[in-house]
Amino acid sequence: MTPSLVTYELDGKIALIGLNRPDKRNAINEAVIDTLRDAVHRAGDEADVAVLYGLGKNFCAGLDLGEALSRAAEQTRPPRKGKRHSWHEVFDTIARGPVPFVSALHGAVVGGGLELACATHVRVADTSAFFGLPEGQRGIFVGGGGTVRIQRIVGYTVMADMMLTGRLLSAAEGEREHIVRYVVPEGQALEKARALAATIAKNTHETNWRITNVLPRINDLSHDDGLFMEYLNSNLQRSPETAERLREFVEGRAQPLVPPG
Ligand code: 1HE
Repeated sequence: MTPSLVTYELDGKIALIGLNRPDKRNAINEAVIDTLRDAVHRAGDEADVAVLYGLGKNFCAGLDLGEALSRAAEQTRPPRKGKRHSWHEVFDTIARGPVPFVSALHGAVVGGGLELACATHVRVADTSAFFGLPEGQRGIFVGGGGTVRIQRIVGYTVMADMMLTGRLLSAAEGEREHIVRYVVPEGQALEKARALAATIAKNTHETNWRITNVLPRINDLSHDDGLFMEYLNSNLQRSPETAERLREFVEGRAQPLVPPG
């Protein structure tokens, strides 16, 4: 039996989704997108948090250039009905779906691989990770939401430099540019991502959903509309779970906040 292009495992409340095409550096073709779509939907249905990682020595080498070449060589016409890009649909389900995603990054995180990583909410890299947008070198353009997501994370200056000059960023440079929030020793990204996912799973679903779905939309709004949307979201009727959590604190039963260091 051919091994699945994307592995899926449920560990308690955490779904583990692995890109599993290591011989092609986890490059994304249409079959990978289709399998990833199924895994992402399944995680949304049955898990509280998902972790995305790559099997083998790399997270993801981006678009499958062989498949892209055959499409370019065929001069395929755009779909008559203006179909939505399958990458946009799947990456958006990660970014604005029902559960938060943590990604564990190592080795190559390039092109569409970086676009996929940037659809996740919390990103962890090990020191082997490097980030790049080699679309300029390949004669193509970003197509997995990078113009929106990566540009909002790193800003135009950094993204334009990465695309125009093909500059690769190290894990430490990626942290400086907010591509990742955590850098860990080589081989430890998945373990760290799982630990963060377990922490995130302790929050209420409602709060996690607002963080992943309301917060980024507010980021797209004007100041006034943003405050209005915040008001709508912070003045909703409180669930019994929220009341219980507030009571825990008031009665001195909540876990204390532990300052760093
Ligand atoms: C691939 C791909 C791929 C590897 N599509 N087959 N992405 C890129 O421009 C990155 C292209 N890849 C690389 O630069 C390198 O492969 C890596 C730095 C990621 C890894 O290097 P290395 O030395 O470990 O592997 P390799 O020998 O280059 O590749 C091993 C195999 O994977 C080889 O296949 P084989 O059959 O000869 O063994 C490669 O052809 C294959 N492979 N990467 C297809 N990307 C929606 S828009 C998004 C736009 C983009 O993503 S642009 C960026 C594309």
